Amino acid sequence: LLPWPKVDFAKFGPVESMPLSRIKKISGANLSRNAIVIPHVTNFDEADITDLEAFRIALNSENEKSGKKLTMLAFLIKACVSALKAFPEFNASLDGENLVYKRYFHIAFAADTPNGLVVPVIRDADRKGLHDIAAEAAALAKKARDGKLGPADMSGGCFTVSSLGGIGGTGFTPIINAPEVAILGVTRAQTKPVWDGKQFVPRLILPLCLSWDHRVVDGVLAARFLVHLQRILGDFRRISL
Ligand code: CAO
Repeated sequence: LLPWPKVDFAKFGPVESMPLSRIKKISGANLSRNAIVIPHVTNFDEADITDLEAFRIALNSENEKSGKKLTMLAFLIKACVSALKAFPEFNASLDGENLVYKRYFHIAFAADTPNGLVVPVIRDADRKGLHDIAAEAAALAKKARDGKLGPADMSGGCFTVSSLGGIGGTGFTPIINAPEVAILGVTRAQTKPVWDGKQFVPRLILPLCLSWDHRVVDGVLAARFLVHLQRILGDFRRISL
């Protein structure tokens, strides 16, 4: 690689130099390695979450008094577990010339903090209910913002979900969290006109972006993985099939 350009920016205008946070130094080094070493490809798809969002809102109003809140992230994590079970190559890691298949389902999620991005892990997400996953994600996100996550909170992940849904965007190409094989990026759901065969109807559409390691999986498998997610998110009863 060429050396980083050395420029005296002060020659061009006023500047201020600030040290990078500890988190940014660590995550920056990891992200650079992952971006360079892994042959990334990103597939895009959309899921119709009209019914799922209505279900989530209904459950949240039922539980208003207890304060138990279901987040879209919890549904996404459960849907990803289902897709990882259906496509085990995504629940694996490269180890030299071997592919290590994991028989556990620890799902990481990107959490934004004032000092940078961290990726806490929800262990055994296959064995936890939606309320437990939502509560654990909220507790881990708070711990992250308070700068209190320890290495144990951030290790052992199989697959990562990066949700920008609370903020915006129509799509992005997330960098894989090595040694995982893939990462799901999610942006903001929007109501769009969808043709039902007779007329356009308003449906809530969630953009999905799956970055994957081309050394391990291919475009066909990635497209199938996204179709699986799309089906589960489109009709969450399918999770029990
Ligand atoms: N579409 C539309 N709205 C969405 C949505 C989606 N996909 N996902 C969440 N929302 C809405 C929710 O309905 C909620 O609104 P209300 O408060 O009115 O109910 C609001 O956004 C916040 O949602 P939430 O409390 O469920 O939080 P979240 O799941 O959006 O985010 C967390 C949690 C930890 C993922 C988030 O705080 C975060 O850190 N996101 C950034 C991740 C990141 O940095 N990714 C980039 C990595 S690459 O640099």
